[in-house]
Amino acid sequence: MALERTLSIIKPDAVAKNVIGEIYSRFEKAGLKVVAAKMKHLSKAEAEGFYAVHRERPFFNALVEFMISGPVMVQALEGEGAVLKNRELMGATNPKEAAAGTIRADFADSIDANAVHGSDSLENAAIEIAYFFPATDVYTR
Ligand code: RTP
Ligand code: MG
Repeated sequence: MALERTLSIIKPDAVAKNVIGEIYSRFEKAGLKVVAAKMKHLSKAEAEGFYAVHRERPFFNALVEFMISGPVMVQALEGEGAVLKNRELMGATNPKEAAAGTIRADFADSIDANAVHGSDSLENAAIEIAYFFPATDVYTR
């Protein structure tokens, strides 16, 4: 497996539940290092730009409104196979289908308020990390 970076967002529902540390602990226990991080209250334009691939989907407006409903925690994670590893830690998009012990099974309330985002490919990870962090704000450790 190769050393990869992926973008993770702790969504407004999980920030409001005060489980940032719980979720970071799962990253660390799985061997993922936080190499960039910031708390941010996304503007509508920032959220729309981030989820531009979903622009034509029926859930787009609800997704954007949810993502701007409160501050989020944005981080780049680094580790062996980081993209897939993070997706495994997150669990299925719909928490009702998420495997026991995953972040979404433990902290998500619905398919809309589903606690975390994670890049779905190495290619998108690079695009998404650059969307939030200039290269000088990502630290190799
Ligand atoms: P994410 O991008 O947030 O990590 O989630 P994901 O890859 O598991 O799911 P994706 O298909 O990329 O969808 C992005 C977010 O849109 C919401 N969604 N709602 N009502 C629906 O059918 C539906 N489908 C997706 C979810 O909040 C999902 O995280
Ligand atoms: Mg996605």
